[in-house]
Formats: sequence, C-alpha cells, structure tokens
Amino acid sequence: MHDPAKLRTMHRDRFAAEPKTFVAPGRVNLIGEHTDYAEGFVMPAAINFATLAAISPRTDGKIVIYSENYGEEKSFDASALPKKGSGHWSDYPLGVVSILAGEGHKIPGFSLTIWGDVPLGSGLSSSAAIEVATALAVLSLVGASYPGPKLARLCQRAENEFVGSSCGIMDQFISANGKENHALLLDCRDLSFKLAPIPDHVALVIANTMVKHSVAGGDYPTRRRESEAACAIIDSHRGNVPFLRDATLEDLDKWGSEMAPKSLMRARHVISENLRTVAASEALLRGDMKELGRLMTEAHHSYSQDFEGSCVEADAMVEFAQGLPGLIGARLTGGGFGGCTVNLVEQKDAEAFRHELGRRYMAKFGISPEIHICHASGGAHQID
Ligand code: GAF
Repeated sequence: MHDPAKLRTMHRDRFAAEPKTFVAPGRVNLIGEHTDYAEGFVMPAAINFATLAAISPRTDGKIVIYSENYGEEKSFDASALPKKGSGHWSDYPLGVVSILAGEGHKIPGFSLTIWGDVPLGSGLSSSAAIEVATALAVLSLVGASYPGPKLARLCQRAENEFVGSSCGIMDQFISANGKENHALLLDCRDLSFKLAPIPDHVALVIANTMVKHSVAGGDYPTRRRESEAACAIIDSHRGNVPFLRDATLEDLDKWGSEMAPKSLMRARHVISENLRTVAASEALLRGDMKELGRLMTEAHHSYSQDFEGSCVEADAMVEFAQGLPGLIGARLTGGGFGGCTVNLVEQKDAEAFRHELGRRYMAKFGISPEIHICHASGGAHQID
C-alpha cells in the first residue's frame, strides 16, 4: 500500500530536498460507461488505491520527474517544455505541467517523485491519479489552487491535448472530488454532482481479469466515433442534439435505420446507460440495493452486447459472480476491453466471495486474478 513516509524518504535520498506530498486516488465506476464524453451521467467512487507525489523546488531550471513504479528518471528544461507527449509514462505528469504553463502559470524548476499502487492498465484510472496528484503538487509550488471541478478539467485537457487520448472527464473528476464512503453522480454537462452514501454493509470488490486495458488504444476512440456518428444523424433531423445526452430511445426508433448497424448499437448503449445511471443513483440514495444491482446487471449486458466493450474474460468474471452469496450487482468497469469488474457485495460475504470468484476464474482461464476488497475513499489532497 502507498506509504507517504517512504515516499518522502525516497524523494529526500534522490534529490536531497524536503518535499511537500500529495495523494490522488484511482476510481471504480459503479455505472455510466462511455457516457461522459457524450455529456451524460456517470457514478464512480474513488478507491483506496492511489498515486502519491512529492515535490521540491530546484535552482537549475530543470524539471526532473522520477517514477518509482517504472524505476526511471526523466529530465526536461522548464523553459522549453514540449507541446505534445512522446508515448512515454512521463507524458502524464508532463502534460499537466504543460497545460498549467498554457494557463499562464510560470513554471519553475522542480523535482517530482511519483509512486502509486493503482494497478496499471487495469481500468482503475492510474493515469488520472498521476495527473491529479501532479497538478496539486505543481500548483502548490506556484502558490495557486483550483476548485476540484476545474482541476479535473485541466487534467482531462492534459490527457486530451498532450497525451493524445480522447477520454472524457469522469476519471479526473472523481480523483479530484471523491468522498470517503460515497459514490458520486456526476452530470458531465455542467459538472454538477450529488454524493450518495455507500452503506457500511456493502463492499466494493474489484476483480482484475488481468487483461490489459488502454484508453489510448484503438477500440476506445472507435467506439466514441461510432456513437458520435449516430448522434450526428439524429441532430441532422431534429437539431439541438449536439451530444447523445440530448437524444432519446425514440430518436433511434425514428432514425436508427439510417445509421450504420454498429453506430445504432453504440448509441442505444449510451442513451440507455444515461437513464440507468440516473436511476441507479436514485436507488442508491434511497438504499434500494436490489434495484441498484439489477441496473448494474443490465448495464453490463448493454456494455457487452450493444457497445461491444467487454471481452470473454470480463464477461466470464461477471458470470462467475452470479449466484454467489452476498452479491448485489456485478459489471465490467471503466473504459473496457479488459481491466476489472466491480462487484457490490455484502461486507460479511466479501471474503468468501473473493475466494470463490478467484477459484472459478482460475479454473476456467488458468490465470489467478487479483481481487481486492475496497472501500470508497476521499479525493485528492495534500498530505503534509
Ligand atoms: C475511460 C475514460 F478515461 C473515461 O473518460 C470514460 O470514458 C471511461 O473510460 C468509460 O466510461 O476510463
């Protein structure tokens, strides 16, 4: 687990300077997949896996970033920052620095150590955690701060404009704004949000299929384009539909025949997912876990069948959870094509659930999945 004291020692030993330290969590999304860039609704929770960042000023005009996870150090000239990423892990922190510079902040030289325990490439937003932790660290260095929603938007821009991945705002938003023991219903249009308590008796069991997930890879942008093509057809008929958030299932009945079959399927997922996500937040707010579970199951089918965002292993992981004692709901979480499933499970049954789910998965695929019993944690903040 991430240990701030170790991070400080690491930073002191490497850079001979006393750092300030920050933490930003990864996330699990309970429901609302591929709806954020359609200006729709998502309901993630921050989790107790996080990235730590330690920062101290330098006098030589250099930005030196060390990643403990990669065991590598990269150095840049603070007065000549690149405008685009190069496909390296340092793109994520450097992208944030570049966006902050573009916002008018004069960025001095600094040393940054980053170290995290969010499993990489598993759909739990390790990149957003790095971005948000870096943003807090660099902002503290330049004596500035932003409200959580703006911080999230800047980090999303780092990923869109510098890293070159077409993600929405969900991951950065929940990392910056999460609340202990709560899920957060976010309206991705105006960034207003509602917190919904996750009852004490419910555990978040996160099961890693061990199939690597990547937002930068080809499938994510392809799905995004397909769903946006459907939106453009609806908009061409009735106007005022800039995003699928504004479309209805009736629109698909009327004009779906003009869409490429895959576009129609993607749009059906996004439109129905928005309805499910709002309904799921209402269910959670009134403590109706049964209805929440039902909506999660429905969401998984839509994600897998209409959006074709799942994979054999994730479908099996969801299937293996069915009927296990204590299960409330299970679905693939995050950007898709691998990564983790999220299982809401009665706390008292969580350990047995974890064990049996892992056994079933191992028996089928010969791979031992990492399965974590998590809880919703707070958003990013300074540690000392
Ligand atoms: C990834 C992206 F980064 C998010 O913006 C979101 O689109 C998600 O996939 C799918 O819901 O995590």
